[in-house]
Amino acid sequence: MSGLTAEQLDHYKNNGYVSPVDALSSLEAKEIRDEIEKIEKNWPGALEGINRNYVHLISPIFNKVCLNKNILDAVESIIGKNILICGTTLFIKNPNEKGFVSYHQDAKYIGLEPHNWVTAWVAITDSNEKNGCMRMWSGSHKDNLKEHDQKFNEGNLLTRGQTVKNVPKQETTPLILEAGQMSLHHPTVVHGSELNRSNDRRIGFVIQSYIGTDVKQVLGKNSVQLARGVDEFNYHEKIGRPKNLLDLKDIKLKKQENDNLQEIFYKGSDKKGKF
Ligand SMILES: O=C(O)CCC(=O)C(=O)O
Repeated sequence: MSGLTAEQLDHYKNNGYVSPVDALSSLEAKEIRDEIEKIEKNWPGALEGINRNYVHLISPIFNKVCLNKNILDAVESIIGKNILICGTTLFIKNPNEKGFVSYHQDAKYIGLEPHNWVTAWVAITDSNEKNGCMRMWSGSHKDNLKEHDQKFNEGNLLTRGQTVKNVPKQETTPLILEAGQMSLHHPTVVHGSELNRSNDRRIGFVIQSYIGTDVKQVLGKNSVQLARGVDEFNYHEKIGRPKNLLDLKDIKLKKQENDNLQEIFYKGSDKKGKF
């Protein structure tokens, strides 16, 4: 196993993220972009809104990314050798759209305890300040969970528009990635992203998250795939891998996982206020 260097791991522990880390070749990243654009062309709506979740359940190409050795080696350095894939999503910002991501902590609403998990943000296109790359509030993961407003605001790519107040935006660090590179971030680091002001799409395929086998879902239920090692805890139902693109039984499974996820996201939500 190669994994993160001691320096990269130190950076992760001190700042709550590490970036850039080499994951895919630029050719592999292009293959994934082509897969996205093929699905969008042939099955309109199949990758809109919440349908961007769990694409690894309906596409063998995406499933293969979740099992990529470079990614898993780096993830293993952080959460240990027994690794489950809990979910994935696509964060796509098209040019001329108003998409942004408010500053938030993933652990606030996802129900995964303890925090032995990590999110891998894999750049399918280059990601930079012009096209609205992710930005991290370094060190904010050390302060545990913060109060979030839920804003449900237009253009916000987050379900509840969950927003941490008073983030010092000028002090946040942009995570500049070339297509094929990734960043890894901690469950409690505060992060967000601005608009895409470029002429091309900005696409991230996000494994959210890789969880240790000791992690429970305390707000609902998730099904998982075993990525590496053994599951000595068996807290979650195991699901299979897709063999073909958009097989009907896989579409059904994806919908079921999405329904479970929406229940988790909206738990305790009255569609307004703080949480
Ligand atoms: O893609 C983005 O801009 C934000 C992604 C994000 O919030 C996440 O991966 O947790």
